Amino acid sequence: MWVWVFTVATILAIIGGYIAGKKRLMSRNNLLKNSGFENGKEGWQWLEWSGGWAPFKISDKIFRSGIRSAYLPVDSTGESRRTVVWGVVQEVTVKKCHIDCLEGYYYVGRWERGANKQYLQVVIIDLSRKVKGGGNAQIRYILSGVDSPPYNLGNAHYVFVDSDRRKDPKIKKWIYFSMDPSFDFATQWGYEPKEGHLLRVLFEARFDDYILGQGRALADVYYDDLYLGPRTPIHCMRGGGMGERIWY
Ligand SMILES: [Ca+2]
Repeated sequence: MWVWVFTVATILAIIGGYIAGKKRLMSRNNLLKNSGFENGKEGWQWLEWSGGWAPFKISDKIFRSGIRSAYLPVDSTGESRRTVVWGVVQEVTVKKCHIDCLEGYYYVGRWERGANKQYLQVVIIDLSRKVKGGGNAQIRYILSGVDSPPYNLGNAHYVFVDSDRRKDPKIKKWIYFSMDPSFDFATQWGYEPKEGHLLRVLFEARFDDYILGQGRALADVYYDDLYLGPRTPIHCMRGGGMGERIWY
């Protein structure tokens, strides 16, 4: 009898330790703070100083984890600007490890196309690295909405992360995405952002080159459970993403 109690207690302790360890691993490795938006806007910003940006919201109606997510209410109504970006942004300092995993989930609740260039994009800008010709080195990951590079920029390379995500997004479904920034920076820019580099990471929904009078651009876009850091047994080890790598 006591042997069984002891055995069960030991097993429970091992499982408990494993789960606690996993949680520690998750929080310690993620360079992004408040990555599930459970603390509201804490740690996140939008580019208020930019003439092309609009503020984000926190949703407590649609979420993948906990009770909250980031909500990007794309709407051209009343806009005189031709390009408007809704997004959540963080600046992070690279630690002594690879950043070979950028992953998360997006959800599109509504999608009315009002512009040819209306899309979801994740961007990493290395603020510690200038490129020839000016500007900071960037990788722009197209998640959905366009099937060719929206711009031709000297300091940005585009990556289409999966062939399914090059047209209109799937509606009312959480979609997983994952990328390998270490690999993409090495391949595209010839170096990997190392310890101490300051990165700006942007999760966006936007329209560019909107033509007034052409119809409304409307979209409800959500992001949740975002991660940037090293690949671990619980990050970037599942299927999805990493499929088609088309670089521009
Ligand atoms: Ca959440």
